[in-house]
Amino acid sequence: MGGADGKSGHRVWRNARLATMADGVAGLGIVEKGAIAARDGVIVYAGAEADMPASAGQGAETVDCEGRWITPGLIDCHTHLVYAGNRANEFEMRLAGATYEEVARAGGGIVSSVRSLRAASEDDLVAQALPRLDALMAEGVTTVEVKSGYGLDLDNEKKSLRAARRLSGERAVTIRTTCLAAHALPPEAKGDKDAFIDLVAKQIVPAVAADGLADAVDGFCEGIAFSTEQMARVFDKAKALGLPVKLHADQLSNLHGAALAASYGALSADHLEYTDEAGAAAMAKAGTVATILPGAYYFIRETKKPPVELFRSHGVKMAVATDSNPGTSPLTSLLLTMNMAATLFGLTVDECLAGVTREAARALGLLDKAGTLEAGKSADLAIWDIERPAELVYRMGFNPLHARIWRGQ
Ligand code: DI6
Ligand code: FE
Repeated sequence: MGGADGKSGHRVWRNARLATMADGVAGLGIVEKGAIAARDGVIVYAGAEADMPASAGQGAETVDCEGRWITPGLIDCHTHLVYAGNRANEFEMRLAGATYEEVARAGGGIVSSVRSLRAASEDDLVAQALPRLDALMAEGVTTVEVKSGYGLDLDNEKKSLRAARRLSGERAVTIRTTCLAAHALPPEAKGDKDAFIDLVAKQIVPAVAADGLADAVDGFCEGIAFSTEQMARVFDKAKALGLPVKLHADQLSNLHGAALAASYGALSADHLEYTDEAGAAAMAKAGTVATILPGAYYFIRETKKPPVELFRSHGVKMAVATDSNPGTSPLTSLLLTMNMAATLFGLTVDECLAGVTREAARALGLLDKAGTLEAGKSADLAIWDIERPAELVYRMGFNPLHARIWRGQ
């Protein structure tokens, strides 16, 4: 690809079928016989090839897509990609019948990932995250959100977020970072959740914000983690610093986390298996996206499904993401995640594809720059060897990606 011919900043993909995913149009925004033109990494035209203005294509390097489908580059809007080691041993213990408590007593759970991450260098964290990032990118992913949350003290949270930021220097991908210091109680907090929340709100979040290391602030609102009142203290600080918030809400029980997130105008509330109608209504009113995470539901053998019908009836937008993490969702395939969202939760093909493109962009506050094939957006494309878009959701463990384009390259 390179710029040897001097034209690489200006390209046209023609003879393609487009799923533009444009907001407000019906279904996938399909354009048969479509073309996309991009200049300097930005889409200048996306639509019918016959209607493309001559100026959009003049002098461009042209790619014949031979009738292939083009979607926006996929967006994984909820991952914990930066971690050290893995927890396959806990998986084996659970298969042998151990309960979560037994695993935790044997030194497992989130704190085992905290120990591993604290012992790892920043370089090591980058090196260990890259194969997972590569797996996502191999399926057409062009934007990935990465959370901290296994550091749980200032230095280690910063180390995680720096490692996450470095991933975008190592690969042609957009990385968005989220500070999830309020993920779990570290051992040195000795059971004092309020004191730890003080540390998060007064020290960690402000320091991370001052260093420009986080694009958003997240938390785990759950009986085994933090209460709505504790999360509110973290969110108050995030808001005061101008950082948007998101929340792991109502995953294992209904603490009304979705409603709390909505009351702070959160970009998204995530998991949501136990969210009730009032929570869905509050999210709709606030424009908070519901991020559906079927990988965690599957892996921990949850049986309560997120209230997809309530999200639909209230007009809550739904994103779909891997939740890639070592404990509850060791998943690095967004294609398989779509299949799970459809098969386990009944999302339609259109909802799944919107969930990993337009709505995932919305959940990251990036909808003005990514998530659809429209003029003015980043030229992030996935080109597929498929006959119909449903194939992207229907298959399990097969990758029909033909090419992945990030910022026009
Ligand atoms: N919800 C989850 O499912 C993960 N974190 C969270 O807030 C669990 C992360 C882990 O077990 O390592
Ligand atoms: Fe998560």
